[in-house]
Amino acid sequence: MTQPETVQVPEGARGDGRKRLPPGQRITDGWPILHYGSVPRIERSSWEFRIFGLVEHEITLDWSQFMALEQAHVRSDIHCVTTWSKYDNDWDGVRIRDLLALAKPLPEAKHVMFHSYGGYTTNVPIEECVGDFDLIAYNHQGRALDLEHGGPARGVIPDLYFWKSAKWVRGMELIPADRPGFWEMYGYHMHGDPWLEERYG
Ligand SMILES: Nc1nc2c(c(=O)[nH]1)N[C@H]1C(S)=C(S)[C@@H](COP(=O)(O)O)O[C@H]1N2
Ligand SMILES: [Mo]
Repeated sequence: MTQPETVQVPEGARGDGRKRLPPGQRITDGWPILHYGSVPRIERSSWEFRIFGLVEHEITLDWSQFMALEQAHVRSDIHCVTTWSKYDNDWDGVRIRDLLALAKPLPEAKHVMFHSYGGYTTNVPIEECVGDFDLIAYNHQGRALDLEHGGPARGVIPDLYFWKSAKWVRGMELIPADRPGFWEMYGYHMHGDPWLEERYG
């Protein structure tokens, strides 16, 4: 049996010579747990993922439909706005672009609002969540994501600060113009590029 290919973010992936560690960050060995509010407890058997808003087809996937999609294996780095970074995270998931392709965003759709169980939201421009490394992920280092880290499934968008990677994700809403999500309403940056230190708005 052939092993699935893992794609890894290379240093200077954008050819801009940037360092792997963004400015103002330091490496951590552990994996801090950070979120607002309590941990929603959703079973895979009752989990649903909805893509809605400015799309040709609104769709709702259950766990088995989600797992039947093409699987992606990605190694990427985490950069949290609170200054910790964590290298070499192995994620298994489904690419966000493959999920969007099922729903077919309309031309007017410009941003994605991620929605989580528990009410969390975060906003990302479409073009920044359709790369090879951008996932809805369910495994970390080969193991099912702990509930505390967002299980059953979370967003993983490694080129933006980690608050843009919604834990307990339950859907993506396609919207015509940028709109703040949860932390963005409390002053976090609308975009959140770690290499530009877009921490607060
Ligand atoms: N649903 C949800 N997702 C969330 C958050 C949250 O409060 N709720 N916090 C974000 C922030 S600020 C960070 S730093 C990361 C932390 O993920 P971790 O606990 O797995 O390290 O989750 C992000 N995703
Ligand atoms: Mo954060």
